[in-house]
Amino acid sequence: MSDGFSYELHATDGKARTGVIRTPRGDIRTPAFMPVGTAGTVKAMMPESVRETGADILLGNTYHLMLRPGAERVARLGGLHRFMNWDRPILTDSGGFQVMSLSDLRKLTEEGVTFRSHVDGSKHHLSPETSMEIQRLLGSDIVMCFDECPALPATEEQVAASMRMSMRWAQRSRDAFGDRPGHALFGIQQGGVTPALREESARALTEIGFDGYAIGGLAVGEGQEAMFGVLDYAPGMLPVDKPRYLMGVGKPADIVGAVARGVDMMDCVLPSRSGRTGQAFTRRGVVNIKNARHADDARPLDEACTCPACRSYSRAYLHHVFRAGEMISGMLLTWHNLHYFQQIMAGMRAAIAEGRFADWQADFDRGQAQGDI
Ligand code: PRF
Ligand code: ZN
Repeated sequence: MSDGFSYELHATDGKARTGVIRTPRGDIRTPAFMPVGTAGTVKAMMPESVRETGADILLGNTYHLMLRPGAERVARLGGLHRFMNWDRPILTDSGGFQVMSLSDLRKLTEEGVTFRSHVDGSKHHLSPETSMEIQRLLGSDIVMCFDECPALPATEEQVAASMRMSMRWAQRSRDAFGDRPGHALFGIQQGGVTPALREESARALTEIGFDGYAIGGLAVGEGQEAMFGVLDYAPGMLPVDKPRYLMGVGKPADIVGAVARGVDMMDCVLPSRSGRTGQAFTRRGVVNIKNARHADDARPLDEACTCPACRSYSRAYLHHVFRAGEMISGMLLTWHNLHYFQQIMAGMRAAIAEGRFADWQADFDRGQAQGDI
């Protein structure tokens, strides 16, 4: 559909898949984890360091960038890649999800959504058409349809009505996106936790035709069991020959469980945000570096990790700089967390390719259950 953009499925193991998405800005090895660079930066990281952790693609946000510094300005300055000094692929979310979670005074209609900026209170509008235009101005490689993710709790009727509007918006997004060689447009499945609504949404999107398909409306407070319940069937409703992207997920165990169920791409603020609040993800679960037990501990966070935080610093130092509010604390823990998430992805890709994913997953589960040393 979009020349210069393609997906190759290399191997499957159970429902887990490994492959590559080819784009003019470089390959994306799948399963892929996308660090979040909301406002034109993965907070506390230089772009070359993000690349060193193993990331092939970053996520950017329509909502934040349209408000500050403005999409027109980014376009005048050469586009988002040049502006933030990241020349590899960028996927942009379409804005609706962030409007509902961050902005003030929203008015949602069939046409789109009007809202006030959480930055300065100014009034703005987003619709399928304006979202496609903003993502074009940013220079996004993978553009997301404009959708609505219904707020919970919601009745099945509300979820159905919202999903059907998102499907009409998907058609408008497709029409407004047009034909842009080398750039991809992904549809977003909605439908809550109801199989029939997920199926209706998958059919509507497949009929329109997209370069990839996202699973939206999950990780919004339903819990891991309910999310896995949907992931037991939702990926199988989407075309096998296109990438499947689970939006806004998640913790390491969520990511592994999603890949086991057929998901190819994910994004989450967790590794970067937790890095700034003193939480480290490791092979043996979560470590809170602020805990007093680390104050005299000369060992690294994880002796098997090759990231800069683990290679060159003790737990005692990481504890100290966190307690002292030093900037290097967020830098080192973010680096470690992003490195660990990318190690999980690389481990899963290799295991799927070699047909030993179940063993890899059992090993992962054992490590997480063990707890910090
Ligand atoms: N839609 C969009 N972005 C999203 C979501 C969604 O449903 C989610 C849900 N986890 C995260 N980000 N457009
Ligand atoms: Zn590390």
